[in-house]
Amino acid sequence: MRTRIEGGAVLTAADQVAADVLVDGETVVAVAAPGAVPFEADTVVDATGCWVIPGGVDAHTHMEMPFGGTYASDTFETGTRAAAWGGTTTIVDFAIQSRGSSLREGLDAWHAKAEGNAAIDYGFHMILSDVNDQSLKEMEAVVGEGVTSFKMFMAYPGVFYSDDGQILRAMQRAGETGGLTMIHAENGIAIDVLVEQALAAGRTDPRYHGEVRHALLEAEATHRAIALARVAGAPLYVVHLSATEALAEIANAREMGVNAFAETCPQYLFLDVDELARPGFEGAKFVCSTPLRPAEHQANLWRGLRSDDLSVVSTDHCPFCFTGQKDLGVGDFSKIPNGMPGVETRMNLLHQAVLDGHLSHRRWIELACATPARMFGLYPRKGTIAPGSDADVVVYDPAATTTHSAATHHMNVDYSPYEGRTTAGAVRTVLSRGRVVLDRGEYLGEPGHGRFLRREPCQYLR
Ligand code: DUC
Ligand code: ZN
Ligand code: ZN
Repeated sequence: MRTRIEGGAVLTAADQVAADVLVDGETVVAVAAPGAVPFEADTVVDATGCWVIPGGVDAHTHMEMPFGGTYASDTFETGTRAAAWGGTTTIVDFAIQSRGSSLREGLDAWHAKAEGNAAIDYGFHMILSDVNDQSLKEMEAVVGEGVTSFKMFMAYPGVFYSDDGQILRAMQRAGETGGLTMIHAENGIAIDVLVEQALAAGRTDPRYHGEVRHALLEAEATHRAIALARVAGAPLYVVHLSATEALAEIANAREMGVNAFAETCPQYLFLDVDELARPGFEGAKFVCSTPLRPAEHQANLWRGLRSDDLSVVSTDHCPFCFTGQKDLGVGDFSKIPNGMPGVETRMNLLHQAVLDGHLSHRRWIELACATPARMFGLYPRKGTIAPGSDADVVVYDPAATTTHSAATHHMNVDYSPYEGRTTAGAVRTVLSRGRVVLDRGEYLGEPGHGRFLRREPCQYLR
């Protein structure tokens, strides 16, 4: 099967050039001056007036994540289909080691969830919830299987939490095995004290979620994570950074030459803490951790994205339905399952950010495609359009618009955090490994097309 994508402007993190993209089978074979290379194609995709961009790489999703007595509402089948609708063709999801279980069991469980169900390609990170001699030993084999990053939580005592000693030991081991340590940086022990005090004082509404998860407790944990990584002599990637004070810690570490990286997510760029105070229980739709921050943090996050102190935008896609899931926390905000949907909306929101003057076109692709691919060992197979790359390509129409709504989105969740918002630009055609999976509003993909990606170690460290 040969495909020619013609008439568009190919936009990568490096270039912006009028060109045809020639695809043979699952692979890009040439990016050529328009019409310059005779290429008999079975399918011609017209990209006139459009950007031709690499498929999005979302390096932070939680399909079917167990949390607070329920599960994130997107499965690999529904979540990866929604990703394709939104122009994302690769996800890296978090396989979970539960307490008392091995890494092997956690990884096998995630393979079982994903295999045969994913519409686009996927990789895994491994969440360590039980750092002990056995799991530390297992890390090497896990890296050998292409799961080259490990997440630990400084938050959620009693659930996913690791203490500083466990984190240090795992960081040392990650350093030895070539793994990248990812940290959820919030001081969960201090947060739990504030939660208890808030509830005792009758402050039970969703908005108190934002108050108890103080920005300084994100900054303190970020500082501590950096110090532990320096002591371990290992690199660090801080997930879902949302606070100015935490960003300053990352900027300072990078200035000193520490291998510290960080991502933020669209919800911290486009939404603020006021959403948590919506009347009734509506604020629960916006409960995620780290929490949404006051609007004044946003300008600093945009600046961090331009200066590279923030190098990736991923989603932390972890949806819970408003009815039947978020309402577990009526009368006690601490029981609201933490997380928001986002895998379908990221590429469009970031395109809007280009038009709003926050980012350049190339930086859009760098943050959403190229850098996450490099950070997690997938480049240049993913994250760019070049001879030899997987033909994961999106034809993106900048003149169209997208209106975000639960009535029209494809994520398996009953609300949109951006309900009614219109952003400039729309995904028109999506190819995943050479196959057209979406074209002008028609879904052509299928569960099982997506394959597991064995990742290399982080490509910023060698
Ligand atoms: N934060 C969330 O909002 N959801 C899942 C886990 C996390 O760390
Ligand atoms: Zn987290
Ligand atoms: Zn997460």
